[in-house]
Amino acid sequence: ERQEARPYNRQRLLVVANRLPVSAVRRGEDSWSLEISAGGLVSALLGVKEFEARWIGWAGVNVPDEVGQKALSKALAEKRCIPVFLDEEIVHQYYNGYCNNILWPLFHYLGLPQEDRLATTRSFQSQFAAYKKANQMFADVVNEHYEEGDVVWCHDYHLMFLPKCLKEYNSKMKVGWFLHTPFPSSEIHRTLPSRSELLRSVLAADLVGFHTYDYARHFVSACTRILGLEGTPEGVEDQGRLTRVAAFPIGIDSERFIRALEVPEVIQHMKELKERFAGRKVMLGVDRLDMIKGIPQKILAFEKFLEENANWRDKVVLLQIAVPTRTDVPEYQKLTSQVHEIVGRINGRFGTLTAVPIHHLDRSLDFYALCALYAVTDVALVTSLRDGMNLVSYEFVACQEAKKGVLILSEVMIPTLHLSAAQSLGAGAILVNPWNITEVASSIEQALNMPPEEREKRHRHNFHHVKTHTAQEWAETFVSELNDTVIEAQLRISK
Ligand code: ADQ
Repeated sequence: ERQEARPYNRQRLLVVANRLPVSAVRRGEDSWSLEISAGGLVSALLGVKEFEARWIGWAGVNVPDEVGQKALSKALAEKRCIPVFLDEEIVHQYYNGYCNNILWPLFHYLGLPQEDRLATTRSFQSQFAAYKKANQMFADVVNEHYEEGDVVWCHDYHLMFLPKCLKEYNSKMKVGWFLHTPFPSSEIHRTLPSRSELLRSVLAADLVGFHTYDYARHFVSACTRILGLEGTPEGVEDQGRLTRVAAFPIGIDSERFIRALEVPEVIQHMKELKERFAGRKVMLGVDRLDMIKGIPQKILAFEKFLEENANWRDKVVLLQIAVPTRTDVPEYQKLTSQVHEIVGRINGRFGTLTAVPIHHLDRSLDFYALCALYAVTDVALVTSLRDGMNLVSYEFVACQEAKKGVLILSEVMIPTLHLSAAQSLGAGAILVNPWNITEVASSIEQALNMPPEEREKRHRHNFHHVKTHTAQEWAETFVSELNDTVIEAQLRISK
């Protein structure tokens, strides 16, 4: 509703991401119901006042018939969304294959899929071909809807080929690309068979953004080492044309979380949770059920803590909320069973007739339930093995003004530990190496025993950081910097 209230003559921003921010359910031959799924990106752009955003992306459903496609496009138009229709084969090869089975693990330092290495190598070419084809389909839709003066913002590893496709259509188009995952060390990137083509495609953009300075540096190193181009403090230069490369750390719409805590439904949820876990400290994990989130390692660390601290066994509970994701990929199915097995074993070992130490839920929570949970938590455990940024840590802090709980945070999001901790959540959190289960276990003990003055001090730092590094500011900074890149500098587009 905030968007409706704004003046009309704002610059148009075409946001291109693999998925549209809506879930679409088919109700009949030509009828669809839609629900906006408010992720970080949606809230970020809703908060930006200068732009009128349009979304371009895949709706997450296969719509083979023209009647259905027309009806869906019409319904989506009301939400300012424009669909890209991908058939099942493309989705399988591009999305499940190249994006999720190759780029995702590689960018998070998990290497190429272990069990399937040879099969992956064999299917690599066809998956990369599908990836390029899908990116071209996105480009076709962008090009069809582009108007002069629009800014095009491409998102994430799914669309690394898009900037090049767009510039081939129109070299004057202002194109930015932002990566939500880490960009790995150039030593990792160079193992990718399509390494050069991907780098060159991304370099076709005017502005390339990452969450941290280190990811930006890795990208520039990959361009210098693999492509032999020149890295400058501004970005990467190729025969007189500069692609600006910079860090734009994302944040959250903190006010949305703070306001939610005053909603009666949230207050009611909080009351119920407090009653349910009275007399016990609440520890919380909220993650997509993905190997990068380090859920098994986190739970094993909690087990170690219980092992070593018998006095805490009936005084603490770990709530692990893990929303299933990419459920048709075998490695994710295996992870689910692994987590269930570990949780079952620990609950069998330390549970009593009336209470278990771990509540594990395989599902998504609605926004109000999530806020209530964040607010009643004493210690949050965000222990990703690798993560682009991680918004859960921000959301937890935003909901902790009353409680001033402790954040245990994986140090992988704080790349240059001794330098950047003060400009991140690093200074307020207890930083841990998520692979070191003994260290995580002792940080749990430290967090549970932390004196109130120290909790207050750490929370003050974190809360200030979350309030001043918002999603809106992130989006505004990126787009205004993109606007500033000089179009005339785009002399050559490498083909
Ligand atoms: P994600 O890997 O999805 O994002 P994260 O940044 O933690 O990771 O964001 C997850 C979002 O999903 C949060 O807003 C959280 O509230 C929500 N969520 C997670 N589990 C949930 C559950 N069980 N129920 C309800 N909501 C749940 C990618 C990158 C990150 C990067 C973001 C943004 O992997 O590193 O920070 O994009 O750039």
